[in-house]
Amino acid sequence: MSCHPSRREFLQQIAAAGVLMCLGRSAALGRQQGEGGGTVGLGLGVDFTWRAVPVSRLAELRDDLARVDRTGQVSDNEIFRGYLAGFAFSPPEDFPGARSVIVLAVRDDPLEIVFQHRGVRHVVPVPPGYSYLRTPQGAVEEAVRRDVLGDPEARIEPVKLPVKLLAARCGLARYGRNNITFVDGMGSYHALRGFYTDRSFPAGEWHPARLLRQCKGCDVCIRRCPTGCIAQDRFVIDVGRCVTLYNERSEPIPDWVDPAAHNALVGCLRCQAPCPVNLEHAGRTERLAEIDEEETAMLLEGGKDARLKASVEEKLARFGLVGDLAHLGRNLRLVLEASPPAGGDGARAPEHPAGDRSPARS
Ligand code: B12
Ligand code: SF4
Ligand code: SF4
Repeated sequence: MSCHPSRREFLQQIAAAGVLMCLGRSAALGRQQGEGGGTVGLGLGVDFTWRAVPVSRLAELRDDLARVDRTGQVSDNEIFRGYLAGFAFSPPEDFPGARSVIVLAVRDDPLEIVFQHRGVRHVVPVPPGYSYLRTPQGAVEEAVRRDVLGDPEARIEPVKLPVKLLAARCGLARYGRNNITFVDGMGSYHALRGFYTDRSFPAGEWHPARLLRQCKGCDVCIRRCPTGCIAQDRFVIDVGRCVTLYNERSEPIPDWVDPAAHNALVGCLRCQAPCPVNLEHAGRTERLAEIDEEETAMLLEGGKDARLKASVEEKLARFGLVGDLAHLGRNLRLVLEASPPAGGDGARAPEHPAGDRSPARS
C-alpha cells in the first residue's frame, strides 16, 4: 500500500538478495490471457489477474472521488488527506506516450509470526499487503513486461491512483461493505498494483463500482470492526477511526482507541478474516518466523540491542517492515496486552482462523 513508506527500503533489500531472480526463473506457469485482461500464475505462490484501462478514463476516477467527497462521507483526517493528496490522475510528464493502465490484483495471503514471551508462544497475525513474500514489486513488474506485454524491455511506470476504485470500475474487483475489494479466487487477500504502458488494448468493462453480492444481508464486518469505522447508514468508512491509520506509523496511537482493538502486528484483520467470502482462503495462512524470548523482549523494549535487532531483521527479511522495529515493538506490546494467552500448549492462536458464520443482524 502506498501508505507504507518503509516498503521501498525493503524491496531494495530483497532485490539485492536475489529473490527477484528466483521468481523470474519460475515465471509463466499457468498463463491464461485475453486481449484486455487475464490471469497469470507465476509459481512460488505469486498469482495475479489483470485488466487494461485506457488513460482517457482516469479523470472519471478523480470525478468519482470528488462526488463522494461532496456527500461528506470522506474523512477530514489529516493523515488520510495526506495520502489522498498523493494521487495523480494522469501519466507522468516524462511518459507522454502512455496509453493504458494495467491494473493487477496479486494474490497475497495472511501470515503469522510466533513470539515467545514469558514462557508462552504467541501467534500474531500479519494481514495481507504487508509482506513482499508474494508481491515483490520488481517481480510483478517483470511479470507484467513478460506475461502481459510480451516484451521484457517494455517501459512501465507505477501509477499513483486510487486502485480499489480503478479495479472496481473495470470489473477486476468488487467492493465489500468493509470498503476493501474482493477478487474471484482470492477474496480480499490480494494487493492491487497499477502500471502505465504505451500499449493500447481492446475496450473492456467500465461501469460504476459494484458491491459484492454476498454483502446483501450480511453485517459481519460492521459488527466486528473494533472501532466502529463501518456504519450501516453510509458506505465510506470513517477512516479517522481505523486502527490501521495509526498502527502503520510511529506517532503515538490516540488514547480513544480501545486497548482490545489491537489484533495484528500491523494493520487489523477484523473486517477481513471473519468475512464469509474469505472463508475458503482461511487455511492459507503461512507461518513466517519464530521470534525467541530474548528477541521478543528486545522488540518490546524498543529495539535497541544491535545483535538481537540484526537477528530479528534477518528472520523477518521476507517481511516488508524490517526498518520499523520500534513501532512493530509498540504494536506487539498492544496485541499481547489485548489478548493474553489461553491454556492448552500455551500457544495463543490467531483470533480469526475460520471466519464468522454467525447470522447477520436484521
Ligand atoms: C489511504 C489508504 C488507507 C487508509 C484509508 C483507507 C480507506 N478506506 O480509504 C488506511 C491507512 C486507514 C488504510 C487501511 C487499510 N488498507 Co489501505 N490504502 C490506502 C490507499 C493509499 C488509498 C485508498 C483510497 O483511495 N481511499 C479513498 C477512499 C475515499 O476510497 P475508497 O475507500 O475506495 O472509497 C470509494 C468507495 O467507498 C466508493 N463508494 C462510495 N459509495 C459507494 C457505494 C457502493 C455500493 C459502492 C460499490 C462503492 C461506493 O466511492 C469511494 C470513493 O471513490 C490504497 C492504495 C491506493 N493507491 O489506492 C491502500 C489500499 C486500499 N489499502 C489496502 C489495504 C490492504 C488496507 C487494509 C486492509 C490494511 C489492513 N488493515 O490490513 C486497511 C483496510 C481499511 C478499510 N476497511 O478500508 C489495499 C486494499 C486491497 C484490497 N483488497 O482492497 C490497498 C489497495 C493497497 C494495495 N496496493 O493493495 N488504507
Ligand atoms: S463481512 Fe459480509 S458485509 Fe462485510 S464485506 Fe464480507 S460479505 Fe460483505
Ligand atoms: S481495518 Fe480494522 S479498524 Fe479498520 S475498518 Fe477494518 S476492522 Fe475497522
